[in-house]
Amino acid sequence: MEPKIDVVLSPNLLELYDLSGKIVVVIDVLRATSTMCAAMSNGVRHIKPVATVEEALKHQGGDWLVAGERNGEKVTGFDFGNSPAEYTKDVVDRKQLVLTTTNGTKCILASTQADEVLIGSFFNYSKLGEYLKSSAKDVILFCAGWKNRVNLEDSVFAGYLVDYLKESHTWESDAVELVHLAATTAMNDLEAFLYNASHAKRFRRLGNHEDLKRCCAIDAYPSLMRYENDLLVPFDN
Ligand code: 3SL
Repeated sequence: MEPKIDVVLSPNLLELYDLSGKIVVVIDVLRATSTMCAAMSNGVRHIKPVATVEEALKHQGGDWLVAGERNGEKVTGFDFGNSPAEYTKDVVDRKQLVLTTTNGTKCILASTQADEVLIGSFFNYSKLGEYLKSSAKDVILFCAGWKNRVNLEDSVFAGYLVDYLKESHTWESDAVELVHLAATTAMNDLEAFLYNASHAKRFRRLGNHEDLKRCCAIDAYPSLMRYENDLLVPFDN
């Protein structure tokens, strides 16, 4: 029997899904999971996702980098915000990263019932798609959205993965159809398709005109990582 694929369009819908025995891919294209892929590709040893600013700040000192955002902006006192551009090799190599973000890190912490929790973004698209295909297990694509609302960029990336797995996995719901339809349109010009996404507009209001383009770079940081013992750790397939 073929493995199945389904999509959770927003964190508020997660309770409707049984994660046990499945692979969950947490998706927060703008920008938490993109940042994680960039940081991991540039050499961080592991990433600790935490829910609150206070918890992140407890890690200050040693070789921990404290990072993240609230409402798209770097938190006062943190070493880094949440732009993938900040996580260059010269500053993150061999370091430990603790990260708290408005939506993405919370979704990782909410997925621990799953057999395996992975991180997805356009940055690791092909490598992740190949891993999911070869593992032949049921997959749930968990879109982080924005404060429990559905968003365009996470839905579109879920659709890209659905497309990658369309020969190997059976579609479980209309949500899968929906994201696949969005992705097949977006594939003509991904950045243009996402230009009017609400979070892309939020970035422009904050003066950030680069991260949308940056986060659309398919396979730019092809790192795989899974959540184990409170940490995102790299692995290769
Ligand atoms: O919500 C999140 O987890 C972040 O990715 C939001 S932001 O892109 O950094 O604003």
